[in-house]
Parts: sequence; C-alpha cells; structure tokens
Amino acid sequence: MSPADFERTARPDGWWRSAVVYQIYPRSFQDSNGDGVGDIPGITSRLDYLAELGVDVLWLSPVYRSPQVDNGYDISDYHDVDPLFGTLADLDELIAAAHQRGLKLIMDLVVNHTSDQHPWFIESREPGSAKRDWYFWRPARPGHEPGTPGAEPDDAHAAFAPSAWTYDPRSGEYYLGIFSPGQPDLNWENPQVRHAVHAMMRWWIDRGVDGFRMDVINLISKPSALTSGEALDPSPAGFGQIANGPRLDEFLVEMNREVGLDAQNLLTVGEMPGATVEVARRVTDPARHELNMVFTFEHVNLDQVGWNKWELADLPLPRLKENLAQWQDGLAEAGWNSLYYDNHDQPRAVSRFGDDSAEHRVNSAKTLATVLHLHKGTPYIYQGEEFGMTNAPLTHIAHYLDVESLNYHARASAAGVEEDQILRSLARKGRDHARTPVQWDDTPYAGFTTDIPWMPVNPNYIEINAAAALRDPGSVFAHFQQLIRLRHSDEVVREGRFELLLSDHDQVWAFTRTLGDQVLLIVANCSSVPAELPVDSLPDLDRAELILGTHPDGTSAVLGPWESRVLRLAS
Ligand code: TEU
Repeated sequence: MSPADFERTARPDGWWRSAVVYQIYPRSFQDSNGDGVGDIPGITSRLDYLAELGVDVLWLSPVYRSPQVDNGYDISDYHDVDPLFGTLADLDELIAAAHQRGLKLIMDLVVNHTSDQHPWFIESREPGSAKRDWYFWRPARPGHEPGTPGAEPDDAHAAFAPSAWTYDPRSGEYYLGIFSPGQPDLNWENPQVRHAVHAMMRWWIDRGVDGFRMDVINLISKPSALTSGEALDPSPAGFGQIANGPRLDEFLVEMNREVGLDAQNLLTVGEMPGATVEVARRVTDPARHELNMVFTFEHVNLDQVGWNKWELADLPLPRLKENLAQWQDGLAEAGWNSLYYDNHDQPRAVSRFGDDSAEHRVNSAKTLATVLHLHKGTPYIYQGEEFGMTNAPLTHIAHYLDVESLNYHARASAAGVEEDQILRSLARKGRDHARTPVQWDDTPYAGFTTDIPWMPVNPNYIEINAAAALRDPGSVFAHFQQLIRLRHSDEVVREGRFELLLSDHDQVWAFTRTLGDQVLLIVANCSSVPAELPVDSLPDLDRAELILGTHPDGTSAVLGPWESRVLRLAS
C-alpha cells in the first residue's frame, strides 16, 4: 500500500476518537548503538512490541537537532534529527515501518520557543536584523545599568530559571524565555514567524507524519501587556498570566487552515497548562477548526498548592474524581478530551495515585488504567506505564538530571528551604521519575542499552520489565491490551455519555457510560484495603455482565484492594 493510499484510508474523519496513543521519550526508550542514550533505530526495533500492545498512534517527544538544555524541547533545527537520536533517514524508516504495521506517528511541535542556538535567534541577536522582531527584546529596567542584578525589564520568573529575561551583551538588551535562557520565546505576533512554522509543519507532513502534539501551544499568544512593551506580573510559577492569550484562537485557526490539519485529518493535540474547560471546549469544537483535543493540567496539579508543584498537598479521591468528571461534563456536547496520568513531565501514576508496593502495584496499575481508559476521550499511554513502571529511588540531588528539578533545588536552597524538604518534593513530583530507561527485561541495564545508560535504570527492573509482563497473561500489559481492544470494539466505550456515581466515596470510583439503551458500569476500589460496595446506590449489579475485571470473583459486594470491574448492564 503506497504511503498516499495509506494516508487516505488510514485517516478517516475523527479517527482519533477510537484511537489510543503511545508516548515515546526517545532518550529513554531503546538504545541501538550502545552509547547509553535511546535512539530512533531503537524505536524501530520495538515496533512489533507496540503493535502487539495494540496502540494506534506513536507520539515522539522531540528528536530534532537540539543542544539538549531541556532534553530536546529546545530546538536548533526543525528540519533535522539530532545525531544523538540518529538521522533523517532513520526517521523516514521508522515512519514507513510504523505505517506498514498500521501505526500512525505524530511529532512533537515545539514552537512557543526555539533554542538560543537556532539560526533564527542567532540572527535576531543582531539589533538591526530582520529577525529582531521574531523574539521579544526589551531594554533594561529604567534607571538600572544593563546586565546588572535587578536590571531585568520586570520580575517575571522562568519555569526553569530565576528570571524570564536574559541579558544579551551583544545588544545590551534582554530577551524573553519563560522556560529558560536556552529557550527564547518566539513572537507569534509577527506573521513571518507563523508562516515559517506553517511551512515547517507542511514539510513534516510531506514526510508522512500523521499529526502533531503541540508543546505549550496556549502560550503562543502573549498577553497585550507584553506585546505592548509593558511589564509582566512576577507570579513565581505557573502560566496563569501568560496562557490563553487574546489571539490564540486566531493563530490556531490560521495554522489549521494554512497547514491543512483538518483537511488531511491529521491528529492535533495541544498541551495547554492553564487551560480551563471553557477554553478546551472552544478550542476542540470541530466546527471551529482549531485542535482535536488538548492536554489539561488540572488533574495533575491537584496534589500541590496552586501553581507551585513543589508545595505538596494531599489529594483525597473525591477531588480527583470530581475534576475529571468536570472535564467529561464540560466537553460532553462539544469538543473532545484527552485522557492521561503519565508523561515525560509527570511522576509515575502508579506511585502517585496508586500503590506501587509489591503487594498492590499490579492491581493498582490495572485499576488506574481501567478508570482512565473508560472515561470518554482519547487515552495516552506513556512508555513503561503499560507494564507498571514506578518512580525511581532518587534520594540525593545528584540523582536528578532534569533542568526543572535542578533549578528548583538551587532556588529553594538559596531561599533556605531544608534539603530533606526539597528532596521530599522532588521525590514526589520530579520529572526525572518518568525519564528512567524503559525496563525491557532483567538483563544488565534492563535491555535498554549495552553501555552505561544516560540515567540509571530503576533497580526494580529485575521484577518489573516488559519481558516478564509479556510472559504473564495476568500482567498489567495484558490488561492494557484488553482495554485497548475494548475501545476498538465497543462504541459505548468510545461515545457513551459519562456520569459519575458515588462522587463523595473516598475509596470507590464509580461511573456509567451510556449510549442509547446500552450501559456500562465501572466500579473501582482505589485503596489498598477492601471497600464495601454501596449496592443500593448503584444500578442493579445482578443484571450486570462482567466484561473486564482485575479479580477472579466479580460478583462480591466487597471490592478487594485496587479491584476494578467493567460491567455491561442488561438493557
Ligand atoms: O511542558 C510544559 C509544562 O507546563 C511543564 O513544564 C510543566 O509545567 C512542568 O514540567 C510540570 O512539571 C512542556 C514540555 O512537555 C516540557 O517537557 C518542556 O520542558 C516544556 O514544555 C518547555 O518546552
């Protein structure tokens, strides 16, 4: 089947509503050349494994040329692959090999900012250059000597550095980087910037990619304060004051039109820190031709205080249930949800929302997946989640490599925060946990590489690895296969209306999915102790047929620790 034929048949309208996406973080997925870093030929060598899992789409975190300040989310050439990961030819081969297996592939589009090593930015540093206005440049704060402490244009912080403004002696001015100095923000007010991005996206589509995951895409339209040269308010973290700017919809509609995103039924998902249900409903309304779906952050920011991910907070189950239900109800009539717990920025869900002890890890991983995949929307599986990988035992700052973790440690230490408190926050929320190498088997370095990995393998790889899961019909892997098959075969799972039940129950997560006279009931015990089912407050269980369960006896009125059941109610 030619690529063109494949594209035509393989991307019918709304195909992504029945798809399951698998995220690959190339640096940690599979090394093929023994340099301790994952690469593209390594991914290609694992395509049969991914086809066996049953997923439909592969999302590749960035593999473009990059100084790797933020592990690739700082791109210096959008039209080339970083030698760390391979070559363009390797990527073409991966795309073709994926398509041959019926797998689609989407790229990570990082266009809120580039690397400070990108030729666009290097040219922009020249005061008179035609690309000066491709980025945000500002003079020093009035009355301050440029380059001296406190001379930054305003007090805005960066996510991974003390200030959002970096002094450039070349012009004596400051440029904006809301993540880090190595990631200067592009000025999307400038139509030349937008056209260059559109052309780059068309270039990748011509190479066969099936869509884009768009990095912090709701930050591209900056608030008028910034675009009109005024100061930003210095809130410590969070994108509240920058997110969802005045021209966001205009820029997304223009991109969709100019690139032909909907016209070619390409998958588009926008990462949107600070997006609300209202923003998501608007942006993912198919009639508006903006995006298919967005990644919200609300449910992954509940176990913290406000925007500060390092200030930990307990998360009673009703709060998590309520938040996901709000997004289900909010996008029930228009728009579409993405469903995720794990990605390369979040700690492992089984350790965070589940129980990763030897006694409960398998069932809590299965039950968390059951609950997520039976919500309405497109599920995302992060590498290793499909066999229950856990957080790593990172107990010293030397164990952390991520720019965000190291910046937090530096800032908190400077502010006098106790080391053990800093380490407690990092142990709970650090991104490093998601980035340990994938544990393929129990051989040295877990089969990830034949040399010293860029980041140590989690020592629990002897027990927790893909090979062991593949051999075990009762494994987390086998459970994910069943969830994916259910989504592919059952329209109620794809399109059924969601309704939360027992919203205040602090152990049981229960809800129904209804399509016409078909009803699925999902009940899940999200605790490590048995839970009595309040049968009087549930549809008649005696009329229910168990279609997927984690425990042998699916009829008892008591759910075992981390037991979940998907039941079809007789109509
Ligand atoms: O993440 C955006 C983002 O909001 C995260 O930085 C998040 O706030 C934080 O990591 C939560 O811990 C995207 C990418 O997913 C991330 O890997 C990049 O570091 C970031 O953008 C900048 O490109």
